[in-house]
Amino acid sequence: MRLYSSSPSPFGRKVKITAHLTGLYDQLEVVTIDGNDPESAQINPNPLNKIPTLALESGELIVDSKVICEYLIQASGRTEMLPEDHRIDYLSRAAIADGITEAALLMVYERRFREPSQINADWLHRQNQKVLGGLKWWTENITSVQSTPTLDQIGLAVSLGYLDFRFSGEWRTRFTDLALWLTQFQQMVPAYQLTDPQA
Ligand SMILES: N[C@@H](CCC(=O)N[C@@H](CS)C(=O)NCC(=O)O)C(=O)O
Repeated sequence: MRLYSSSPSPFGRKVKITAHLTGLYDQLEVVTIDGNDPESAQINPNPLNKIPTLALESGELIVDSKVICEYLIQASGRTEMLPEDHRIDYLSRAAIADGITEAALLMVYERRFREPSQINADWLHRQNQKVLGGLKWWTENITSVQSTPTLDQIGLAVSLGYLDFRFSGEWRTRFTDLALWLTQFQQMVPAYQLTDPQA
């Protein structure tokens, strides 16, 4: 299987952690895509030129980190990572975690792709409110970390890691319970360190 991704990509990191936990990481050939390089569209088989994207040996393309993670979980039989009896609940929780990452990513893009004079402060504020709303929700709905985390927990760890990476961990002083939770996650899930974009 070929995984198109990049080291800083939080959604790519989510897939890589899931691949480690499902025992499928060794079957992945990781192809690095540089999102800032216009040539990347030539290499990336995803018509949206987004990462992560997974290409199977059969030629089938799997697009979007949620779908790729679910594929890896199904293919490995590690269904405890997305329990069937509460599947919708877990997917919903995972979507809130991903929503934090998406909002943070949009803030990064706003600063990356616009001239300083064009940066829209209202837009940044709006995205930041989503990040804060998501973090507040998770503080109230956190679940304890197991050595094999569920997909929503992987998504949360990745979103917090992305806030550490791109926003200097400013969230930590306000969301101390989540900071403690992330420390536990780091200790119990070695794949988190293995995929650290700053390592
Ligand atoms: N919902 C998608 C989001 C993927 C996404 O936005 N990836 C970013 C990198 S982390 C990307 O490809 N950005 C380039 C672009 O949007 O053009 C997923 O979960 O895979």
